[in-house]
Amino acid sequence: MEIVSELLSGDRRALARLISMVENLEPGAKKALSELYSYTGNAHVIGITGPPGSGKSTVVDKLTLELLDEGKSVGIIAVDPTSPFTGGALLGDRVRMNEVSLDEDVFIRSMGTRGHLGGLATKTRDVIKILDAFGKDFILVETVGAGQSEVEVVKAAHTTIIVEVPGLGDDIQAIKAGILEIGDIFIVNKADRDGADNTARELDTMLGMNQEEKDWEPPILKTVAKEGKNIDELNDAISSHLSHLKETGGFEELKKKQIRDEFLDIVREKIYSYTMERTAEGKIDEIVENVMNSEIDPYSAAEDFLEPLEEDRKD
Ligand SMILES: Nc1nc2c(ncn2[C@@H]2O[C@H](COP(=O)(O)OP(=O)(O)OP(=O)(O)O)[C@@H](O)[C@H]2O)c(=O)[nH]1
Ligand SMILES: [Mg+2]
Repeated sequence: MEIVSELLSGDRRALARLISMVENLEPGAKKALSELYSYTGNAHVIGITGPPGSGKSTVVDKLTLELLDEGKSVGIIAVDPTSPFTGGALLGDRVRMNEVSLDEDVFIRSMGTRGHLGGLATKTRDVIKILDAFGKDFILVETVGAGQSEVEVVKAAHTTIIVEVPGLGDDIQAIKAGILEIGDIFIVNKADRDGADNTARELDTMLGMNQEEKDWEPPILKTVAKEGKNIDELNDAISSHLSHLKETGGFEELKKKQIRDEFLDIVREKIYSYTMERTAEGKIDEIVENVMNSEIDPYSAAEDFLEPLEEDRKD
């Protein structure tokens, strides 16, 4: 496809255009993704998540400056599951990244849910691939919160950074909600505020309680992102995590797991849309009615419903 060769030759307009095609599920998007897939796998993907206002975008901005200093090129994806529209409420993230947004070697894209949560992770994964094939060395994915969708989004990352702020308070529950498991690096940002040491200690205790023997001990760093303090330490921790993954075979394991997850998600979505297309509107209402009238049970109804697929498979 022409747009794919333009992308591979470094054309930023083709980059923006292809991302929109994927976001809007435009015809040709899947074909383009298939064509560029073999050009992916070079970028280091970093997920950054944490409570609203904890300083994620500021960390992304300062970390990007560090990476640019090393001559690296950076792609940034700001995912905000709460924003039903692309771009609107997400401006907040962009504003925080104003120092880097004009740099030639930086490309920033904001993504919202457009009213539905499902598929955000898949789209984010697709946009990561486009930025990877475009030649970005690092792809930073910022997502707010600690819910399931955020966990889904950062599952596409090689290194996941959890940003916390002093005074964990009711965040403890949020942390227990599985975020401890996915963190490779923990940051206590806003360390210029009181209580940062205490928060770092609490995190350390919880990690100590939570972690079964793991060969990577997630570091807990204190940063003042607003002033760019300790972002160099964060940058070092990120590269040590990547070398650790590569040296221990963890990188291959992670890639295999991510390919498996993605493959199963694609199959799931395909079967879902396939059956929906085939069984046209009204079919499900009819089934619900039949089950309501005890004419059939939902399991047998599902068997019957999927029969066309079985038929196709036999042909
Ligand atoms: N005191 C202090 N303020 C900070 C620090 N880092 C960021 N901030 C401020 O915290 C506020 C929120 O920062 P953001 O980077 O937008 O936070 P965020 O986590 O991206 O916010 P959302 O994307 O809305 O969830 C801004 O006013 C920042 O200037 C810090 O280290 N210390
Ligand atoms: Mg932000």
